[in-house]
Amino acid sequence: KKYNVAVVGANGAVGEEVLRILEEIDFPLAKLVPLASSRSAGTKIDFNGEELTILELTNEIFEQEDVEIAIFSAGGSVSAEFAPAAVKAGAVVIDNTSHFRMQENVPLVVPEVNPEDISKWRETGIIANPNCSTIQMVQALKPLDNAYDLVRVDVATYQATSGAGKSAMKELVNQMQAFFAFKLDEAEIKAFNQQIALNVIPQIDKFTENGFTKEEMKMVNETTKIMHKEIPLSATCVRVPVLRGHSEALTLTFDSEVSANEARELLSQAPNIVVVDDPEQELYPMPKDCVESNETFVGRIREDVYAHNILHMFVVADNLRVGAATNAVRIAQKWVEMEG
Ligand code: 11C
Repeated sequence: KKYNVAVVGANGAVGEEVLRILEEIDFPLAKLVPLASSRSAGTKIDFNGEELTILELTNEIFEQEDVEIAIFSAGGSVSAEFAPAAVKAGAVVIDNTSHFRMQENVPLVVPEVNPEDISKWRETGIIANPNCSTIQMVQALKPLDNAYDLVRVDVATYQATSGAGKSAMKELVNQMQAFFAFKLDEAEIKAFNQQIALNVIPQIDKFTENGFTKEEMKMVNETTKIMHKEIPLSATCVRVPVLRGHSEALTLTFDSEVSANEARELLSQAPNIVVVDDPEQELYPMPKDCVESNETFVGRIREDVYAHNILHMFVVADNLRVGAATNAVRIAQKWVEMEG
């Protein structure tokens, strides 16, 4: 069987990657339906060498186009407004936004970690895609938790501007151009609340009452839901002047003694993980090397200097792919395999 797939936010940073991945893989696609707001409707896009026109997102469009799988990545409020119409039209919704993630009856899925949760989709018709910084982290956590029983995670992130969309990427480029024209102080600051060029910003999203930001609390709450286990976790999420690719420094505490060599071996056999870890050759993962890759790269794996049950490592992935589009398409593939 082949499926009619709608991509909501087809010309956004994540939507465009969803289209590229659907072109690259062997997906049972009958028809692609690119959707966006009235502002972008009518825009021509290229898909598999064919010219397609972006259609306007309305409540009726899902039924009109006989959509069976709808991938939403146009922001939380768009999902809140239009996902119910897609479900009503009989589609399974795979939602990239934070809107439904923590709703109890909505499965939150990373196919390499908790694919079994997909079967819960019937309760609401919706499967949520986690936050980008959570996805790449849990892919690395899972094989180590299986082996050593993870009891605590401390993470600091270095997140690319594309996490905040195309306009945020442009803001970094504009500020860099302004810097070289000796006009950085005149450059627009809009996508972020501080200058991002030549800076790092230890704030992603708004602050919550406990002093952590929403982005940091997403890492706490989503990890518990995906891993089916309350793992004490502290996160410090930082925006860095990188266009694409989130990096994370992880400190992992286990219930038992750990060995860096064994962890390296376990990770290199884990699904979707590539170990790049050779200090002698000065090899480690970096965002510039992960762009347009569907894999998560892990390196700098080392034992703690003081405690035998603590490991440190560095995890890098393309946030638009692994952290969003690839995960969404893989959920769709798994859904087809399990439920379609
Ligand atoms: C960022 N992680 O890097 C955010 C973007 O909950 O889907 C994704 C927000 C989300 O800015």
